[in-house]
Amino acid sequence: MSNEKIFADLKKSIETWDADLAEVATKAAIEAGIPAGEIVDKGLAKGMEVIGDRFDKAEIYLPHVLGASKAMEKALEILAPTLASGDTSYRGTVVMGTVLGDIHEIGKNVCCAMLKGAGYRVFDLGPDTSVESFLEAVEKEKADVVGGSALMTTTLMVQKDLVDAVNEENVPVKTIFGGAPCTQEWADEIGADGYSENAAECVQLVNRLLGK
Ligand code: B12
Repeated sequence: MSNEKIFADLKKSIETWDADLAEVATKAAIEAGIPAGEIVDKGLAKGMEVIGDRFDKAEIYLPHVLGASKAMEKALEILAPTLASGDTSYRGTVVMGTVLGDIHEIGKNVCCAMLKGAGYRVFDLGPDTSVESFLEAVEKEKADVVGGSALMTTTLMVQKDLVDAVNEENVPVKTIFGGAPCTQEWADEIGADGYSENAAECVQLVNRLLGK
């Protein structure tokens, strides 16, 4: 099977909330030697973009988005060992979570898996994480970097709350942010240390911030 066909199937599996196709296409992609980051960015995430657009236009509804998420989760479950099987020499500790009030976690999970693959110790606090929980985990795990994902315009502000709390308490940790509505401009505006558009760049960003 050609890589084009595999990418098309990966995209289609999410677009049509077809978990079985997601499983078959992800296995085919791994077998074809396609890097895990590309399987996500050039295949699965493209399907999720279509879902987002169609949901926006009210062509589909929440149960469909949920179905697409389930197909995505199936694919990520199969991909997890591949995503996490990179350079495993220890590079640093990262605390990650999705900010308070926000339950979206697919993108954050991909970032966590790729950071693990790059040799980072990653503590994933899950979705709907309060600023206090982020700070507690940073202190407990002596984290070098803390990352907050936000997928809604309404929860972006919590990223600022996290930067403010880190500054107020003088916590020696780098702050990084991402998620669809987050931008480099926003990260600069709130005084964050970094932003990345996708998971592969998230690894490069953390490497850069820690001088690795
Ligand atoms: C899937 C999805 C869901 C799923 C989530 C399942 C799950 N387990 O995560 C479900 C169905 C549960 C859901 C629920 C809701 N959703 Co929704 N959802 C989406 C959708 C379609 C895709 C998100 C996704 O998974 N993308 C795929 C991943 C791979 O991409 P990503 O998240 O962007 O992550 C990448 C980068 O951003 C970056 N990144 C991500 N996080 C981080 C963190 C750091 C530190 C860094 C450096 C990088 C980084 O790297 C990732 C990997 O490459 C988006 C549409 C969109 N445009 O995003 C809407 C969307 C985010 N949802 C939306 C809404 C409104 C909701 C609901 C409120 C709906 C409702 N009426 O109940 C609820 C949310 C309730 C809540 N309190 O959170 C809106 C938000 C609008 C807004 N206000 O801004 C969107 C934009 C849809 C829309 N067009 O209206 N949703």
